[in-house]
Amino acid sequence: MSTPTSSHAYGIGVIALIIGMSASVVFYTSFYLPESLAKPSVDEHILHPEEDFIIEIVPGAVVEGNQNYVPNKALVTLSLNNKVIWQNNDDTAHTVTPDHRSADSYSGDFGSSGVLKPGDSYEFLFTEPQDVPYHCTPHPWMTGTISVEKLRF
Ligand SMILES: [Cu+2]
Repeated sequence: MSTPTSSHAYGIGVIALIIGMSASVVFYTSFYLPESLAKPSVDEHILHPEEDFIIEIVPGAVVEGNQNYVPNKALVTLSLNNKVIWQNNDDTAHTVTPDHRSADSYSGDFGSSGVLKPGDSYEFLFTEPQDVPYHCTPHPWMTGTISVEKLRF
């Protein structure tokens, strides 16, 4: 009567295999998969561009007809200067608000949340080519465009 013992061992082996496979599936769907979906892999050079790109909200920007966002039509290049910083050097609070909802798949929604007080700045890391027209919510005559392009060799 040795067969029951070996079939018993076989049964335990099958159960262990099933548990192991279920554990792998659970790990894959609840840890690996969400992680890989949430964080698109972005080139290191794009995550750490060589330079910041500064857009100044110049003194007097609040007055209609004056210059406001300088440079007004900005072109930045991925890996070179795709981290953009809006610096409010005016003595009035302003916003950086996209004309239409705009999101970068790595950095999320674009736009300052709330106002930039005098001296405040807003920075955003663009990781994809895109054109984003934007404006100031309290002063809709203040408009600008940021264009992001791929590095060309
Ligand atoms: Cu404004």
